[in-house]
Amino acid sequence: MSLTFYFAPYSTASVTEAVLAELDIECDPIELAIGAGGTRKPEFLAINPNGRVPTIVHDGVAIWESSAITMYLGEVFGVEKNLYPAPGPKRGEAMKWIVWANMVLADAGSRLSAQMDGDGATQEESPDYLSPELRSEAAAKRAQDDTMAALKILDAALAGKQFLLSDYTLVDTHMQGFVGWLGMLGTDFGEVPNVTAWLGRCAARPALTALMAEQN
Ligand SMILES: N[C@@H](CCC(=O)N[C@@H](CS)C(=O)NCC(=O)O)C(=O)O
Repeated sequence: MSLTFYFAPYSTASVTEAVLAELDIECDPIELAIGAGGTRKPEFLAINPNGRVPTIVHDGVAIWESSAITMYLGEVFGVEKNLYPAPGPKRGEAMKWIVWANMVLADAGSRLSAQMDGDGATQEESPDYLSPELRSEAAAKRAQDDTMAALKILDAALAGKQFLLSDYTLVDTHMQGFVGWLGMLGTDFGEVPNVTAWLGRCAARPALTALMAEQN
């Protein structure tokens, strides 16, 4: 078995890094420097023409999009480790939340992040860069409102539950990566107490604690 993991620190690849840590899978990590054009090199674009991380190559097959990667790794390695549901309605529920994390929650977060002053990245360095003249108070407010609306959906889903599918699964691993990022963007979790408590339970997972200790 060969598994190569293309990543960049402090990027969406952190979600996949957490999934790999939970699954305790050996992989060959390859770090790419986003600002320095690492994701634009022809050899990487041949693997992922979108020029984005995370990307994995499993036994010669390239898989990109963090949601697809989590679902794929869950299906292949997670079922026997009780970290991903077997095929059936529970599997559907897992897929629903993983896709929602990217399409709704992270979409709102990305729009919010694009409205903020970046880290000095230029248009050439990041396709997500929004030049100041394209930013507006209205767009920032909309992104903030959409982020909070999504967090409230998550909060309601977590009411009376320890984890999204009751027992801890890779759905939580995936989701906490994006919610943690929203926290780093300065999102106030005051109105979503179930999310705050769940984040704490996720952070107490040994694999995630070890990963965080490694990164700090
Ligand atoms: N929808 C993609 C988003 C991945 C993405 O946007 N990755 C960014 C880092 S957070 C990236 O690789 N950017 C490379 C670049 O800007 O050159 C996913 O979920 O995997």
